[in-house]
Amino acid sequence: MVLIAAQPYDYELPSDSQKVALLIIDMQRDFLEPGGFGEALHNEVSHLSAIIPTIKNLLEIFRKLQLPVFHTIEGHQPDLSDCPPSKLRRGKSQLKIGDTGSMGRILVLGEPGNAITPQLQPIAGETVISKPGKGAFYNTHLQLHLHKQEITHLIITGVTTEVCVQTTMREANDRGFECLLVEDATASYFPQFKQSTLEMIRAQGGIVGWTATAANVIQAFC
Ligand code: TIU
Repeated sequence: MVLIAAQPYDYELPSDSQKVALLIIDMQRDFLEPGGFGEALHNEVSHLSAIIPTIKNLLEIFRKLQLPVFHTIEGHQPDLSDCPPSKLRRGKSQLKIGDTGSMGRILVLGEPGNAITPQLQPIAGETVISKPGKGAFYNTHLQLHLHKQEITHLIITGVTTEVCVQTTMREANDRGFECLLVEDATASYFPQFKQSTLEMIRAQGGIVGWTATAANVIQAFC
């Protein structure tokens, strides 16, 4: 039995490691760099990039072991037909979804700013899920892919902890996936929100799932 030292207690990996996927949520320039959606919402974006090397380490291990990897991208069709008016209106920012900023149209699929950050670019064989919402299961084929590959366990990373990461982890938990959030491979514009999210996820005996450090996850796989 392989265990990851985690909170609130050890996380047990399935005996068939192909049932474990690495899920990398929204590591896009739109959230990590000036000129994108994150900055348009008045956030200080610079410190999110600190988690890139940690996610890269996990990604390299999954690649080396040929385990499944999923990337998500938050973005909308160029005609914004998949963006609810409520999301468009939200934020009262000068640059709205679909407006042109320094990295192209804000939060629009295919624009330079909407791309995954260069260090974490997907490679052949990895699944990329474009999503219109905060949760990666809403209006996507993620569940279909996971079921088809018989994946039961998700090692979750990405940004932002309390928005797309937490929403996705809750959606996954309700669908029966055993979820572990990697503490130092997720980040928020608000450090206190990240901390609260980690605590609420693992409270009540792991009501949403587990959290663990990347070092502990890596140790279990190596
Ligand atoms: N604004 C914010 O914190 N996050 C998002 O809008 N999307 C994601 O978390 N990916």
